[in-house]
Amino acid sequence: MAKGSIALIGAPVDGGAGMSGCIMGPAALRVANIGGALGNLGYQVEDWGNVTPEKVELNLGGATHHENEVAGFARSLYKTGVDAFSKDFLPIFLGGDHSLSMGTVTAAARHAAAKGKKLHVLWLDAHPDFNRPDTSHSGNMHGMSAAFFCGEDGFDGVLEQKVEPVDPRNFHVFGVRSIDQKEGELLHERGVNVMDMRHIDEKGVASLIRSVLEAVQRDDAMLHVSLDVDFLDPVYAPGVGTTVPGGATYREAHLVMEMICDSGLMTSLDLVELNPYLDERGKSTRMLVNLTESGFGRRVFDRPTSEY
Ligand code: EXY
Ligand code: MN
Ligand code: MN
Ligand code: MN
Repeated sequence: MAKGSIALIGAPVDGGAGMSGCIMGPAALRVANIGGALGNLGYQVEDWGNVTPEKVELNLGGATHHENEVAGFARSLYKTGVDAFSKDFLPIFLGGDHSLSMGTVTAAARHAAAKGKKLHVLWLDAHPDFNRPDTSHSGNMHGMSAAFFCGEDGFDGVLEQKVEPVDPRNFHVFGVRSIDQKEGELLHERGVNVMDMRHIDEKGVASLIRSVLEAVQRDDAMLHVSLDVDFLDPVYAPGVGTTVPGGATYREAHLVMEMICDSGLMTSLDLVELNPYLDERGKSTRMLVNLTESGFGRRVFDRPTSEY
């Protein structure tokens, strides 16, 4: 069976994080030959290069900083993302810090709405990134991206277009172990599907991910997956500025990606927060490329899914 086309879209945004280094993320992923790896799995891969941020003048107030850089990238990612979807590519966005999802998820949501579909978002992350400018202590916009695309207030002017908000009940956060107080209250109020580490320890990866994929299937929805390097335990992926102990193991993370692949439901992917300056001999970069391969069909042994 012929496989689809993938567009690699680089987003070297850096100002949404508390420290710099994510600017080198797209380059590191290309050095690790992410395109070749997907090509070997049978996909047509086009590298669209890095997006150029638009010029923006914006002040979101509070502690928020670097909003011009973040909004500039969000606007051009939104446009490039919509273009990729309309040409039937599955876009993989190479970050860059997690603020880039302000552009990528809104592009997916716009495309879904145009097709009369819903969008679900699976957020693989140590953090839910659900702060608004008025709840954030750090002012770092990589901690706000999900609040933005779920339609929270306080982000006027980030995009020029009106955002098609993701229903917070279709926002699935998996692997979290660090939540700010007000952020946690907001997650409860909005009904976000939060699967924290205790939840994963008690129920296991497979049953929780299966329930997310079943919800996407029931809605006949599009699925955007956003993979933050800090989802993983720092032992496996030290190349990120926001490590939190107690993360997903190598095996758990691969299982998540294999199950996503088997479902055939993923329509776009972010690879974010890779900070090559903090990495150890390319370990985290390779981990991200290997996880992407699992998400697109690499298998240890070819066996029908029903046999697992
Ligand atoms: N909740 C904290 C903040 O808002 O600053 C930490 C956010 C870290 C975000 C990283 C990308 O996932
Ligand atoms: Mn400001
Ligand atoms: Mn994140
Ligand atoms: Mn994170």
